[in-house]
Amino acid sequence: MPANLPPKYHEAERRYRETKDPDEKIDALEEMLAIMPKHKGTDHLRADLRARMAKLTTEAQKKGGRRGSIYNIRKEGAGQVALVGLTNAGKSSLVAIMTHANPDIGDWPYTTKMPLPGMMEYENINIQLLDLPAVDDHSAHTWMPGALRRADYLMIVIDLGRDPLIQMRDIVDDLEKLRMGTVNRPSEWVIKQAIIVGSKSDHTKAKGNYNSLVRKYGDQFAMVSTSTEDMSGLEDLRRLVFSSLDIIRVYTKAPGQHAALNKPIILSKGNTVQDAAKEIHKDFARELKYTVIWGSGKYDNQRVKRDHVLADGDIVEFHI
Ligand SMILES: Nc1nc2c(ncn2[C@@H]2O[C@H](COP(=O)(O)OP(=O)(O)O)[C@@H](O)[C@H]2O)c(=O)[nH]1
Ligand SMILES: [Mg+2]
Repeated sequence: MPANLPPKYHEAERRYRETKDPDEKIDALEEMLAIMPKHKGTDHLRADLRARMAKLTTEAQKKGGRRGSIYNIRKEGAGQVALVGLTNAGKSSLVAIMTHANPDIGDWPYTTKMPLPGMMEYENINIQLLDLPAVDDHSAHTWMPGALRRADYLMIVIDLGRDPLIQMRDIVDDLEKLRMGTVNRPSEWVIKQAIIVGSKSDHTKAKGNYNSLVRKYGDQFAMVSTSTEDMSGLEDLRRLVFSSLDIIRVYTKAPGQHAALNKPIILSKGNTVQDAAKEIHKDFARELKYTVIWGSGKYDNQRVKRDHVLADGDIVEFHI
């Protein structure tokens, strides 16, 4: 065992040993891996942890469900965005109005107890929103870090009817306690990116509160204000969620036919023609002779090489 592992590592290891639940074991292993410094002295241990993780994952899958836990929500759609905030911030109301999900909404504290996914439509794709309990809900502290770590992006929800800076400070503290770093305070743990949503913009104090939020955090976070009462800002929020995920939609077409514009391939920004071909089939990419694209090329109907970087909305026609 390499010396000098930080105390948090031993804490996670203890959780690993003490729990029988495979998902909690996997979460603990994930954390141990994230904490462990990467150098030659830890190569062996890291390989060992990964092997244990793979074994546990297979076992959990066999038992039914992915990893077999109600707390581990399977990712669906083009990306998963988890909602983070204090109790009564309006997280569940946002998920209810932006998706077809039906979360519990209430005026009393800690209404939400379980992770609840909902699909948000954005133009021709779906993005998964994950409603979560309040970030300071102690009854969720065993599984919440795993859920936050697995999400592609966080949506920090700040109630504009209350002091926004105190809320932000509390949320950042809570994320630290859950061993999650945020972009404004990178920690040695996992660094997650986030957008900020100022909710309840219909509140009389909302404007001033939103302004202080922008003044303090506008440089670090993309932000939007919304209200599920008067429905303002919701389209902006959809667009912001999409743009924060850094994904592009690419359409394929066969020669002489129209592109299927309702069925995009989802790629990451910076991906190339070669990456798009691989999404269809890995052999396909190898056999590719040339590709014609419409969109980001200088001219429509242009022949491009495999390393051509694609843009959102491009149509590609592969020739093999
Ligand atoms: N005025 C106003 N109230 C809201 C808005 N969104 C949510 N609420 C209320 O705030 C309370 C908490 O909402 P909920 O979505 O359960 O918050 P959560 O604990 O963050 O999930 C409920 O009483 C909601 O009706 C909004 O945009 N405007
Ligand atoms: Mg809720």
